[in-house]
Amino acid sequence: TDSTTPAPERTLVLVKPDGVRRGLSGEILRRIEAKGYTLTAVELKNATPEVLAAHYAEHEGKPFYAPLVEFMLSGPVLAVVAEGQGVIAGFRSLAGATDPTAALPGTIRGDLGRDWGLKVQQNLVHGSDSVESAEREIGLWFPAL
Ligand code: RTP
Ligand code: MG
Repeated sequence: TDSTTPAPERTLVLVKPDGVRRGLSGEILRRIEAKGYTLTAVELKNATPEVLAAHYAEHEGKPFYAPLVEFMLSGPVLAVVAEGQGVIAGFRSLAGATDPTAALPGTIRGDLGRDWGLKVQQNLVHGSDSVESAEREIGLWFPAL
């Protein structure tokens, strides 16, 4: 690659345990692909306390941290690396607002909702929020990438 062709942008997406449990993995992957992003890696995994501690380090000490980690350990997650121009912001736009009750129709969280009665944490997906976070998180979930 020369200076006019920047490295392709990558993001780490997780379909959280609620999304896997509700059978929404395929629908979420479909939306990523339909937008034109490339799926570089897709793997059903069981999170570990170690990976989650690193993944959510920025939230340690917040009131929702312990329940969030417990929720993320409640079942398998689908870990995804997606690639494409602007994919980091683009996937967060596809995902919608953090709270599914506030997320707009047309977004993953807005259209597919959550496990009603449960918490904001049951919001179906995670998406990296910056290039630095994306590379750090891809290294955690896919050490070989
Ligand atoms: P994510 O990291 O999962 O893509 O979501 P996000 O950037 O929109 O949200 P963030 O602020 O990074 O929070 C990470 C996850 O923590 C849970 N959360 N619960 N008030 C609450 O109960 C609360 N706030 C955040 C959500 O699962 C959120 O996705
Ligand atoms: Mg976040």
